[in-house]
Amino acid sequence: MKLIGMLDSPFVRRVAISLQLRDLPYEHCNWSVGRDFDRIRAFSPLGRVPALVLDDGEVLTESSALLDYVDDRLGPARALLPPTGRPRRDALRLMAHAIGAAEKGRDQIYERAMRPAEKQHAPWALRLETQMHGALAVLEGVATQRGEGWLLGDVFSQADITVACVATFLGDTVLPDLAVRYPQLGAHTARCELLAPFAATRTPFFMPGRG
Ligand SMILES: N[C@@H](CCC(=O)N[C@@H](CS)C(=O)NCC(=O)O)C(=O)O
Repeated sequence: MKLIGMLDSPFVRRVAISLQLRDLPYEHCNWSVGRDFDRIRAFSPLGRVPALVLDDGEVLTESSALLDYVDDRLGPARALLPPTGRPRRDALRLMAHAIGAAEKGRDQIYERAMRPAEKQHAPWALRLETQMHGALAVLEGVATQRGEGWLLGDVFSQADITVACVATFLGDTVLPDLAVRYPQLGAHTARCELLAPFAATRTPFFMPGRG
């Protein structure tokens, strides 16, 4: 398998961590959505990452579809998302908030990086920030309830991976004081970042449009 995309993206990184955590081998194509746009579009017509190229040449795009493939391949006993019921719904709810916050953070970065200053629209930027903080407040509430545990309780899950990847991404980019504003989310993220697949995929943020 080939995983396309840089690891400073939380969407790419959550897939890389999932593959490593479950010992699924893959080749990493460290391609930038700026510099390697044409190369990426040959696999991902939207020009987006991550994309996962399977051994038979089939290409998957959209990180949730990649994670679904990984879990399907692992089977229910080793899957990272709980198979049914309340735990599955809770995980999906947390992941939806985390991914939503990441998208709002990503859009703030693109607004600043891709538009000339005179074309940036302050009310839009404020809306993005407000939406991002709305989702982060939900994650902080759950992390507070869980204390030292994982987000679903005793079992480490895709919710932990996704939430931590997003918090690290936002802390590295639009919200450097994330751990001060959301201390329990920060503490949960710090615990995740100590795990080997997190350490192996920790990458400084590469600003789009800068080469
Ligand atoms: N919903 C998508 C979001 C992926 C995404 O936004 N990727 C960014 C990199 S962080 C990207 O490819 N941006 C280039 C673009 O959309 O033009 C997923 O989960 O895979």
